[in-house]
Amino acid sequence: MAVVEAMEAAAGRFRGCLVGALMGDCLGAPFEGESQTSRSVLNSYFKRLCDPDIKVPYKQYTDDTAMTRCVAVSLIKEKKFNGTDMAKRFVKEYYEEPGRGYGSNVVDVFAALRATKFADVCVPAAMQFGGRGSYGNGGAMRVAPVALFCHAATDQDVTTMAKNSALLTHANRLGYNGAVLQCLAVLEALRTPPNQLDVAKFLQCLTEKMKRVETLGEDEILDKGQKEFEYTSLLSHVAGLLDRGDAVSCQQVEEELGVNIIASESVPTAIYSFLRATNPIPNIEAENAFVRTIHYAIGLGGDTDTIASMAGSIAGAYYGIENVPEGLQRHCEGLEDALHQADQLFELVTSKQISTT
Ligand code: F2R
Ligand code: MG
Ligand code: MG
Repeated sequence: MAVVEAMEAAAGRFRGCLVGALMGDCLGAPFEGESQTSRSVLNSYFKRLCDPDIKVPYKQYTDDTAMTRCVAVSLIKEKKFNGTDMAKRFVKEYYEEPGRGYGSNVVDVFAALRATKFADVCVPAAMQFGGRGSYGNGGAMRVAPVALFCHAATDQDVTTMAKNSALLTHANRLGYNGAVLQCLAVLEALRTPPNQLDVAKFLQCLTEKMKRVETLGEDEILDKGQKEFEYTSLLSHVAGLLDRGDAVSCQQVEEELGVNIIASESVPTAIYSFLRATNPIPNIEAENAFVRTIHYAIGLGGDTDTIASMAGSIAGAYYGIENVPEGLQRHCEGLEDALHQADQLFELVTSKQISTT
């Protein structure tokens, strides 16, 4: 019985992760690009969504979910990372539904991948921005299925797969290392036993891993002004802000971590949102810590769909689907697919029919 319960709990965390990513995107999208939203406005927003008597139209998902779905389906079908298959899925998805709010430059990568018939799937991304590659957060926003797929993998294998999945569109080291950090954060949340999250240890663990990830490789070049240990240093900012507790305003988070569409100004912010929301936050009415995470992330303004989606995937992996209110789930376009993909990934991982190397 204990084994069955443990399996159910683990499956619930896979579901929580993908539904958390979806919910952050769907509920955060209406606020993308706006400045901070007051907590009272968001209290009403969440209350209204949870009211069973109120019928509201589906909250549509955006590029974040469109690409996350491609990553999930590719890993499920291929049972390993296959860059060509994943790139083909991104391109097909984009040309079928181009209006999902994609980044303004990544669409050039899709066009080049199609024009070159996927000859070398990393080349178009490497040619972006005069050969420097994109440091947008598009690699990080879609990486959650990689963390689930690599549930039992070594740090080295997780890092390699997260990086390779990002490199299809994001060749700048801030772009792909942002995806690696987001992936490691989801995995750490997934592997932390319920009610045993130690915020300091969580950050310490990510910091140690990112120090290794960010040690400059022979093939890597820093852009002018870029620091070798950018994310390692940003994680120490996250720790500093958390130490200041409720004294930290949204404005200070925006100034010190950022709320923008570039990876280094959104991935640490998502991690901060998850960790900050483990405790009650003044004027946020939600008692449920998962809901509080999404509420807090959206309230920061800026790239709300993406920051809430990344924070939601970490929170969902930790709290599990049983702590994600159904009243909110029902509003998200693509809910059934997210649940199904989470179940398929769980089945693959537990049956060990996959390759993570
Ligand atoms: N694109 C958006 N939001 C804006 C419009 C949405 C609107 N609601 C609508 O419906 O139309 N959101 C989505 O984009 C972000 C992910 O972007 P991604 O995939 O990283 O794209 P891209 O184009 O590679 O990079 C984004 C921008 O970052 C700047 N940038 C990146 N690398 C750069 C470099 N090396 N040098 C200079 N700038 C660089 C550029 O401004 C890129 O356009 C998510 O928020 C997703 O939700
Ligand atoms: Mg989006
Ligand atoms: Mg966004």
